[in-house]
Amino acid sequence: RTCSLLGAPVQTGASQPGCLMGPASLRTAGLEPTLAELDWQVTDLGDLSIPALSPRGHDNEAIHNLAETIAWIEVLEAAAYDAAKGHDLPIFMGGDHSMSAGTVAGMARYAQEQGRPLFVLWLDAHPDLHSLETTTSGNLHGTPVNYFTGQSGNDAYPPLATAVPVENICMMGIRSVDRAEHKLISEQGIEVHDMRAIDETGVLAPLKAFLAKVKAANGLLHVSFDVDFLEPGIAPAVGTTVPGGATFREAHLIMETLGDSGLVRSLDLVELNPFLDERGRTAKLLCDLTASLFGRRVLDRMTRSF
Ligand code: DIR
Ligand code: MN
Ligand code: MN
Ligand code: MN
Repeated sequence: RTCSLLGAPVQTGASQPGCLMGPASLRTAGLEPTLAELDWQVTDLGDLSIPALSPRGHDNEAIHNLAETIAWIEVLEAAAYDAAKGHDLPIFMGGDHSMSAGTVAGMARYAQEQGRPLFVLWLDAHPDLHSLETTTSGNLHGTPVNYFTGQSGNDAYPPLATAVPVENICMMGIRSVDRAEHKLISEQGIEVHDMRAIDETGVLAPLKAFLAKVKAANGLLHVSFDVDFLEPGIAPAVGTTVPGGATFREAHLIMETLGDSGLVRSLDLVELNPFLDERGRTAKLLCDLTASLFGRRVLDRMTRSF
């Protein structure tokens, strides 16, 4: 099985600088040897870049760095599509979450060409459902899900080849939702398991139900992992920490269950801000969680639920 690492040093979508160093931090933490040890053939494709750009205005004057975000979406859409063609499980190393507008769009185009639907598991404190018209912070890492589901209000973003239907999305870990996002979730019935739901049911029941849906549809699964999905105490290196996140055990259980399913086709690791880290502990935790998805187990199990 083959895996590729693709760095996207994007920080123009976040509220503070630092995500630029995310890919370097994941490499320093040993992502490549960790996966090679699990019998994956790993290719590091290096980092993507965009040219210097002149600023681009928008009616919504709150927006920051629109020109850069558009350029990153274009570059990442094409790169994700190519990575999916070349490798069994590409990892897109961020970079802030605005990059997932590009990676998911590219994966959706790839999936459509294969005649299969794309599903997205969104692990995040935030639903990132703002359009360019509704964002009030103007930080465009709050907009990727709105974009790749083909909602209105994103005319300034690149045209989308293949939208992901909202029915194909499952969000877990959500605990910070803005008004416009809340409206969209309730109007469109988007599957959101907020932290209260996870407290009530645990992570496994909703995850297994979603994986069964992906399998029944012969779908490809993209996992988008925002560092702020995790409890800040175990993962401090993110600019938008929110108390009450997923625990160490919940996160590993999710990643091991995803690995067991064999359904994951691509992975984003986003919002890692090494400037805020404590001696690389968040980067190392992300490597270990990725290892769980890629098959690292304490013991081999005789029975599998999938
Ligand atoms: C907030 C925070 N909803 C915003 N968003 C994110 O600025 O739109 N933080 N994605 O990680
Ligand atoms: Mn996010
Ligand atoms: Mn977030
Ligand atoms: Mn701002």
